[in-house]
Amino acid sequence: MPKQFLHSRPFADLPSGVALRTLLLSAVLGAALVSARASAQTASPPSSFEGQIIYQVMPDRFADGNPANNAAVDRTNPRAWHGGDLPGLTAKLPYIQQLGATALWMTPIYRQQSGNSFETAAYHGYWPANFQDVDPHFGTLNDFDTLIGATQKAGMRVVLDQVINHYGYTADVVKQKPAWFNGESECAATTKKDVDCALAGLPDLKQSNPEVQKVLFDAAAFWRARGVDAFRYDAIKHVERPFLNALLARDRSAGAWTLGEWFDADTGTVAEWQRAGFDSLFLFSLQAAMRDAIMSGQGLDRVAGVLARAGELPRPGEVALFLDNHDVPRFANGTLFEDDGQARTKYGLRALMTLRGVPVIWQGTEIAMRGGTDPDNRRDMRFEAEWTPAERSVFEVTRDAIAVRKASPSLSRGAQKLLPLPPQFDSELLLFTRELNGEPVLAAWHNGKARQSYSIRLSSLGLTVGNLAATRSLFAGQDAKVSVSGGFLHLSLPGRDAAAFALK
Ligand SMILES: [Ca+2]
Ligand SMILES: [Ca+2]
Repeated sequence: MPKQFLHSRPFADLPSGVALRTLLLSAVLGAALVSARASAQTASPPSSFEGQIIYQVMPDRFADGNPANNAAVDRTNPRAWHGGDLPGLTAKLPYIQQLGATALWMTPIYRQQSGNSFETAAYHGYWPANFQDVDPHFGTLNDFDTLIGATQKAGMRVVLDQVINHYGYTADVVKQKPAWFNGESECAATTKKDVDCALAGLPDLKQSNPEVQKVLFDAAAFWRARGVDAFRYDAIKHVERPFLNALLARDRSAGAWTLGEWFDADTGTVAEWQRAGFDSLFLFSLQAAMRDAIMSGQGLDRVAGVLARAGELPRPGEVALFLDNHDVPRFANGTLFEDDGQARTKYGLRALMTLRGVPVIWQGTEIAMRGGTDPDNRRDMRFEAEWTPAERSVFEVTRDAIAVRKASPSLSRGAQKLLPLPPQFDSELLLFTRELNGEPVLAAWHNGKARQSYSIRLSSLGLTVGNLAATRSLFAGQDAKVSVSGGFLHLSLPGRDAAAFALK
């Protein structure tokens, strides 16, 4: 647990004895308290993204729909603007739909600081200058409205990235409104360094200032009114807690889904923030465990270790799950060899689609794009005409895995139960069930290099199912089979892949 978290929990304003007793009580009564809390909120039920598939786009690096707005574009420089924009994104919505995603997350599209800082342009959107306008590189507010109209026509939801911690380095407001920002003296005086000191030197907003609060509340209301369904709130570790609580209350009453980014969050951190009012956080601990197991050849037992904690989550179906994003090296980059990266990305994407939560796919992961740390992980998206046959086959596997998940209520929204394995298998095998409406699906991840068969006693797995003739995986073109007979589960699994089987 990050140290700062201890200073910002919801009970921080209570006497320590009360806080401790409350925490112990919630540890004992966990589920009961959560359900009481849920029923207390029936007046404005929490919004849900369970069953959704989110596709993440960084508009500057996605598709250029209007060359007329390409000021200072230099595609040879990974730190410069590359010309992608909202009209390009609108034109590519059919591509995202063809993949099967149901929701779109855009990194920030606000008006940015005009110049570069550290020889880097604000192409990424995280250096805002005006929270209620679209940057001219991305287009206009009209272009934004056109995009929203197109998503609504397509039945897709929109998640907008919101910066609430800072302005861009050279935003005009930094000089105009010094009282809005924490300076060196505030940073020196505070015990909450993560919150009140500048993140990467960015002008740090003082959210306790009522004018700052108004700017940020108004920004959320502005974009909600334009048809945004959900917000991804950036860098929440660095934002004042009372302000966050108030912001979340407003979003909740407006029906907006909220997704917080706490870099490196584990299950405990996600659970704490779900209790505090976020619908979802990114589960970074699972991303790291999947990367290490699937890409780097470490054991699946660490993935099982993360999944074993799912019971701590008040709303496990809402947690955001991902293989990579714009802040970490590309998933496929975990191996030197391109074909290996493609094969293991297929494995990773199939595995992702078996898990309980909300899968998030970063643009290009569906073709196993490569790239190291920022900005190499933000190479320009390439579309069908530019793909190699191998990239096309990664796309086809991704599209199929998403379709299989969407067609299965159990995979989309079912309860998840981790099955205990004999110790000799727990590094190379991971088994869990997903179940809704009495229709169990078995997920089987296999980390061994080569095809392997397993026969495991049902009673040792805690699994109660009837006999089952040999049944193929739900994923197309995958040579994986399960059968049940004589009190045993029999599995035949290809090397380094994840399968899903309907158990009835
Ligand atoms: Ca453009
Ligand atoms: Ca801050």
